[in-house]
Amino acid sequence: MEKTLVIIKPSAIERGLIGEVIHRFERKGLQLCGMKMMQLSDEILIEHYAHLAQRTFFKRIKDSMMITPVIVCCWKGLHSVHIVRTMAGVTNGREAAQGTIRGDFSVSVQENIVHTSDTVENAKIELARFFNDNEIFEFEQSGLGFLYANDEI
Ligand code: IDP
Ligand code: MG
Repeated sequence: MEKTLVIIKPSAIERGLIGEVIHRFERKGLQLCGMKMMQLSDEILIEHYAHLAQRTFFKRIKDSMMITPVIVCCWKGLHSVHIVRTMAGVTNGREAAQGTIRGDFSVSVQENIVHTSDTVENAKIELARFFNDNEIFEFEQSGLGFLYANDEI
């Protein structure tokens, strides 16, 4: 099964949306297999947002990610990368569909509540960036038979 990274950003922490975000993924049927609060550093953000390094707002987004600690989560499930990304909605909260996390809770491009991995390959790289091996828990939910049919897993 796939694993993917979610970062609950300072925009969610400050607005009391931690439980709301976790609740949505949990109710969907994804399995939480790692979670911790951490203060991000300039170094880790330079790596994490390397694809935006040339953009004029690069420093601003790094700064906004360090205003409070964040919560990093690892969610597991069949096609969890795609599911989580779809549930987050598009980057711009003003354009994100209603019913998505960004569509429901954000009116901003930058202050958009969550980070979600965009591909399976990047999810692996990002999980290794934010978690040590012993912080990801490999256990099987007993209710798996109520989440998936036998031939799906
Ligand atoms: P994503 O989070 O939807 O994958 P990316 O393009 O990877 O979007 O950008 C990472 C983060 O950088 C976004 O979530 C957002 O917080 C911020 N960001 C992206 N584009 C802009 C912009 O044009 N202005 C301000 N912030 C931006
Ligand atoms: Mg991205």
